[in-house]
Amino acid sequence: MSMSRRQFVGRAAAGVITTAALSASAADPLPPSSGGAGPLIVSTWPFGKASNDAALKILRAGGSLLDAVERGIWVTESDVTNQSVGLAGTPNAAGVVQLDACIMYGPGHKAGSVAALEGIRHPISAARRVMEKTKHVMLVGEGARMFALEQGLESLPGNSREAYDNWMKKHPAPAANVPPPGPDNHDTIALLILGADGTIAGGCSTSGMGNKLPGRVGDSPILGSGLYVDNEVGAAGATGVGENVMRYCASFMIVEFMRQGMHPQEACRQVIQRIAKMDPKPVDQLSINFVALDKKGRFGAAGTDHGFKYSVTTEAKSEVLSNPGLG
Ligand code: SD4
Repeated sequence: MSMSRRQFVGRAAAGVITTAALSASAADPLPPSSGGAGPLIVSTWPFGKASNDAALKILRAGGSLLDAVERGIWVTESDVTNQSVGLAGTPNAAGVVQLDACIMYGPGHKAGSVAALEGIRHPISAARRVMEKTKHVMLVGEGARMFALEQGLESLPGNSREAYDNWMKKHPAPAANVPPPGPDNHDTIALLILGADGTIAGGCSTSGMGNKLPGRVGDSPILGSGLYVDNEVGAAGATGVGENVMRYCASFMIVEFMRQGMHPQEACRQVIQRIAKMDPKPVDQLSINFVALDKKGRFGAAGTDHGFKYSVTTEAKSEVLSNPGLG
């Protein structure tokens, strides 16, 4: 993250970072560690802050890490102004909103995922139920929807096409002329939490790329692509053009780079550089953005979209930080 000396000292004065972190970080532009006291929550985009704040509230009230991930993401899934997450998201080319989500829990390396899910208000809850109530990891399409309904998850009333159309009338999203994915047209939430006891969990939820082909699945519900959690190392999550993330298992790669000792921000940058080397597209057309945190309470992000920002929340502070660029 590029942080001016003044911003940096300002943060130190506000008590966000410890003296040790200050001296370690004054010489380099990486974000300071959260200091290790209390939870650290990192998510994509400025709207992630409201989800982070909700997640912190759950933790403060004694909720579990998974409750915090799930309920935090609920906030974004319920936000009808968000055109890339939840039922108010941008429809696919057939005019239907298909949702993707996944959740991971460090201990036991547990995971659940749903893709191309229709009509369910909180796909993150469906993903959690897949993890907790089935022997599977991923359910898709109608099977995922039937499972979510069986589990009693909130759905569009009636689950009919008419109900869907009525919902869409009340929550209009631009079905036509959707711009190609870019800083103004993608808003996936990936939310990572390092608990006070060092446990790590994360979740990711999206309606995916606007105007996608019906049945298209992006990176967001794919473990290792849109999200990856390793309880020994850290976690990473993605937002952007899924096709440019999932071909490279990008979140997994970020975690593996952190395993080798890389700072989360540096790991995000290195993965972008690695993808840029392999991908024939110019780097500024990749539209890939990542957030990461590690077991030590360090965090960071990097993205090819200049407008990409991310949200970081601790007991001391909740804030939106700028895309630090590619270094
Ligand atoms: C996808 N990665 O479906 C998602 C879209 C996204 O911010 O991240 N939007 O490709």
